[in-house]
This record gives sequence, C-alpha cells and structure tokens, in this order.
Amino acid sequence: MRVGVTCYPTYGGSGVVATELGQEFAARGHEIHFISYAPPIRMNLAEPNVHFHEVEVSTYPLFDHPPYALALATKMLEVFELESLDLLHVHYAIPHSVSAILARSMAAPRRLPFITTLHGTDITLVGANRDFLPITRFSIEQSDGVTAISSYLQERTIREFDIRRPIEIIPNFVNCDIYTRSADGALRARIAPAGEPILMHLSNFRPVKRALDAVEIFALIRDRMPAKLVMIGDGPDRAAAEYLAYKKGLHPDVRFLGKQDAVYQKLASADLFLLPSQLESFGLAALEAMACEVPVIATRVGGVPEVVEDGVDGYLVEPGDVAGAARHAIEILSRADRGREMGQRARAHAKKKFCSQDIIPLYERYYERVISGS
Ligand code: GMT
Repeated sequence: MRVGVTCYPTYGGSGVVATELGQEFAARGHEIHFISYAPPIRMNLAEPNVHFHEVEVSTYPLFDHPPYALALATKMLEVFELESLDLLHVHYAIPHSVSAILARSMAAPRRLPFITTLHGTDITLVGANRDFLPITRFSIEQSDGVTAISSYLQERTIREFDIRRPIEIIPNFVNCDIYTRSADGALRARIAPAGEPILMHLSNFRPVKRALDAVEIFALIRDRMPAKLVMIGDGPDRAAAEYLAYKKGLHPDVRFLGKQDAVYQKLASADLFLLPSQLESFGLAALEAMACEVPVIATRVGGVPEVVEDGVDGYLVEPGDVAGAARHAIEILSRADRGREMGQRARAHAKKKFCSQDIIPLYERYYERVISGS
C-alpha cells in the first residue's frame, strides 16, 4: 500500500503513534509518506520506504495567521498525485481531517479515501471547545474510516459529538522487541550511584499531565527512603516542576533530562513510573514503561484502566491523590522483589495485549477495508 500520514510532528503521543505506525508499515514493505510541517520525532529516514514531504506555508502581510490547513490540503493532493497514494491516514482530528476532506474533494473523481485516528485531546479538549465542535464532528462524520485508541475515547466521542457512524477501536501499541528490560547500567550508576530506586515520569509537561504531582509524590517518598526521580520531556509546566523540586530541597535527587530520543533506554533503568495525569485517553508512556518491566502508578482516568491493571501492573489512584500514590510507591519500592514481580507482570500484560506485531495487522486490515470501500 502507498499511504500518506499526517500528524503533529512535535513531542506528543499522537505523533509518536503515527511515526511508529508508519515505520512498522514501512518495515512490512508498504510505502509511507509523512506529510507535515516538520519531520516527526522518532522518524527514521534511513528506512527505505519512509519519505517526508514538508508543508511550507507562505506568509503574506494580510495573513495574521498563516493558513496551514489549506497548505496541508494542497500538499496532500500533490503527494497523492506524484506518489499515487491509496490512502491518507491523519492522526488528531483538528485540522488534519479537515485538510483531508479538502484534498479528497480536489482529487475527485479519482479516489482518495482517508482515515482519522482520534487520540484524546482532539476530542476531550480541543474538539469539545465550542469553536471547534461542529467542524470536529463534521470531519469525523466525513472520514472514510475512523479509529479511536481506547474504548473510553470511542464511547466519549460517540456520546459527546452525537456520532452516527462506526468508530473502530485500535489500541496504541509498543514494539516489544525494542522496549525491553535491557537497562543501561551506565545511566543507572550515574543517576543512582548508591543503588537508590529510580522513579521516572515522561510527558510533554502540559497542565493535563500534572507533572508537579510527580514531584509532590516524590517528596513524600523521599521523606521515608532514599530515591531518585528522573523527569523526561519538556513543556509548559517544566519550569514550575523544577522550581517545586528546588523549593522542597529535592534538587540533588531530581534530574530533568528534557526531550530525549530512544526513551526505551531510559525507561529500562526505572524501578517505578509515575503518570499522575488529570486525563489520559490511553497513556502511551505508561505502556512503554510496562514493556520495559517497570510497574506504574497512574491515575484512574479515561482509558488508563484499559492499559494499567490496578494491583497487577501497578496501582491506580484518583487525580491529585499524591498521598495515595506515595503510599503505593513506598510499598513497591521498599521490597525490591515486589517491584520486580509487578514489573514482570506489567510486561506480560503489555505483550499479551499491546505488541506492535498484533496491533499493526489490525490497522493493515482496516486500511484494506477502507481502500476497497467495503
Ligand atoms: O497528552 C498529550 O498532551 C498528547 C496527546 C497527543 O495527541 O499527542 O496524547 C494523546 O494521545 C496519546 C497517543 O494516542 C495518548 O496516549 C494520550 O493518552 C492522549 N492524551 C490525552 O488524552 C490527554
């Protein structure tokens, strides 16, 4: 198949899923054409079937806001014509699926079907905003195929947007051969030279992630035992989280690494992963940690209970319950064998339900269905 893929190329779960999916398809012999304003993070252009087409938006004094959605639609059409695309797959509804509708109309009478994958905030925050609700709803209804990354997101989309068409659930996935427990010993020695347990948080530090709660949880743990906290990623709340760690006198034990490639190497050094989000439609970072045999303490929100089984792979608490999260963390960390056991169960769970080798064929079959129009 020859597939055009559009996503936000920045640091966020939807771009990661789009990129990994494209690359998994390319490895299976399909031709993948990423169409976006910058190469997506984690994209490997060395892969022969992976191509990148940059969307450039011309500026003009009249434009206070450069019309990206229109430039994207034009580029989609151009790539369709030059590369004979069979399908477009857009990740995140706004504005990508609106651009795809335009590209499809411009391509007619030739057929350019497109699939929209809903990731979360495109429905729960951006799409639910009255400014965008009607156009988000329209773009979902008009897509040739729609997938959601959890049943939570599927149900919420149907309910809140009054959607009358089917939405397929295809969960997020992880490459279980790459995300393993092959921990980088050098990293562990550098971060925890006295063998202290390592906690990790990985996100884009947007307010919805409650990254400051990770620091609050860690403070309660540090009151009871030696430990280290590694914060990976960057975004609006990073400075506040760093300041909180400093104010609490924790800075010698907390490392902010910023945006990182090859996060599997870092995750594999962790003893516990913290995801204290206000909302997650899936919680990809938790799945990545689980595949690396890291137990997870997360919040019981959105699609997270579909990924993290409470009491098995880790524990779920209510958003803001930093005391509850710290209590569970101390319980796990104060007995190394308990943490290791939970971590192994977490990987077994990830392998059973979310390995790319099992999820990619679901997308492959869905692509075939949409292309054939059945
Ligand atoms: O969470 C974010 O801010 C990023 C966002 C995105 O679209 O990039 O993440 C969403 O998609 C991820 C990949 O499918 C999911 O794992 C996240 O749970 C989801 N975030 C939210 O629902 C808040």
